[in-house]
Amino acid sequence: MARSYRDLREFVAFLESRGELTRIKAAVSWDLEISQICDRVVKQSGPALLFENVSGYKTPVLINTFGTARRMAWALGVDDLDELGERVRKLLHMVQGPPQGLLNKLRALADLAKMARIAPQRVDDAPCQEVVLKGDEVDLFKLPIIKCWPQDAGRYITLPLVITRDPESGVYNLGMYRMQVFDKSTTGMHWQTHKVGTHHQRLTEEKGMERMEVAVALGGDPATVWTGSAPLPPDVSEYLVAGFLRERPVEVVKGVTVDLEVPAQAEIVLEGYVDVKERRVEGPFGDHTGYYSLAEEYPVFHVTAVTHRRDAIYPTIIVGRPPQEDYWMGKATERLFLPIIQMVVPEVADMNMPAEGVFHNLVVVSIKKEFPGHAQKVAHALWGLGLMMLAKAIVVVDHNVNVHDLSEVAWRVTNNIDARRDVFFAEGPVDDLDHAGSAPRFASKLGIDATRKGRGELGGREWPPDIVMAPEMVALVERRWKEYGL
Ligand SMILES: Cc1cc2nc3c(=O)[nH]c(=O)nc-3n(C[C@H](O)[C@H](O)[C@H](O)COP(=O)(O)O)c2cc1C
Ligand SMILES: [Mn+2]
Repeated sequence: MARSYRDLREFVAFLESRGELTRIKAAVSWDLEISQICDRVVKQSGPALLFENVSGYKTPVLINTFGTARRMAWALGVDDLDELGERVRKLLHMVQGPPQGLLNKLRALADLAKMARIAPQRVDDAPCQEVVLKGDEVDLFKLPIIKCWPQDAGRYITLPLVITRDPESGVYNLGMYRMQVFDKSTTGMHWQTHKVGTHHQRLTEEKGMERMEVAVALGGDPATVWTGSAPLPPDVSEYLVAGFLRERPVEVVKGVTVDLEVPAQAEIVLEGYVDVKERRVEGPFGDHTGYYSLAEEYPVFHVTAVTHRRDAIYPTIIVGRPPQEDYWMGKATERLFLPIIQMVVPEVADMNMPAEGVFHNLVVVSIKKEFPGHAQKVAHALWGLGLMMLAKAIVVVDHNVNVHDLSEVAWRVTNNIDARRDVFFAEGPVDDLDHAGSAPRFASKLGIDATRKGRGELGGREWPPDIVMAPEMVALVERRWKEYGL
């Protein structure tokens, strides 16, 4: 049974009981100070931080919630991020083909019954609506929204669950897109070109509608919060995936001014709309690339109501030069999506998206190579998969290489390539945040085939073996180690 939490405060209590959360009583400013403290703490793998005394505010600020592998795993109900892949692998196995034998079939049935209980559950009475503020009562400056970096254009809501609905199918999407506060009731809506929020906006516009309803949840149970950052296919609702992770449904409630279901256990909910044609300059913002993303036009979110718990906690995050807290959110994605990628590209053994690559800049993948060009085949397959389309560099190594050991990867890659033969290029979409391409959103990509080569690829030569000591000698030396006096 996966561990799950009813809401954010239950997770806060859990972290505190494990000594993984520190309450800060000293007065701190929302203006860069929380950010600087968090930057130091996250880089020391320190605890989650609950700032209880933000100058000018009663609402406490929670940050660095997901800032280590362990806390990220706990948030998703497991002790180790690799368990996530196992759970997904089991699920896929169940869906792909009924296992043999009566006992297994019964097990699959029981599992499917459990699955049926992962759909979101509608409730009428929700903690997130204890206080309702509408119209003129809306004032975003009453929330302790932080400014993250000196050249940021303002204060940003950085850990939002932006809730929209496909106007055709009605499928919900939760996406994590930062929001710059423009004034009391307006923010930017930084959903980028390739994201599902943008897709919904396009569909809304195609239908000839001028507005789309949008709700933004802050807080909620940590698994649901994380799903906002997961690159799920557009037709898969984050609510379902959160239900699967939690092994219990996400409770949702209808908004007070919008016809959207929002997480009932959220701390704070902003309700409003986006005019499909409206754009406004957003940024600069100190981004997860480690650079500022420069000012650009993005859609605008108009807030028509704010609802919140009586004693709400304001959750936030900073991004910046890696590693930051969001690195661990991405790690969870990498582990959870590995079995899904393997379903389509089964020769993939493992993959690593290191912090230095800020998710999409660098993907190291290991494969069981069977033929010349296999690495190229895999790289192009990955470039065709969901948000993997944004990967700028894909390095392919053999299945016996530990992709998580960047030192080994560098050693293998530089040994194993003939640059002209093994370095290859492709072109395709790149992230809105990419600042190096010769044009926005479209650029060339790099592939490196660092796999072992066959005779045919080596002008008839043999590939040399790895140097490995005879196991008997390793055992003997191990046995006699004390005798050597070393
Ligand atoms: C802390 C954090 C901030 C993010 N900010 C943005 C953002 O401002 N705009 C954006 O398009 N994606 C942002 N992302 C990445 C998206 O959340 C991610 O691509 C996710 O897949 C989006 O959901 P969607 O696939 O349903 O569109 C952010 C991720 C994290 C973890
Ligand atoms: Mn999505």
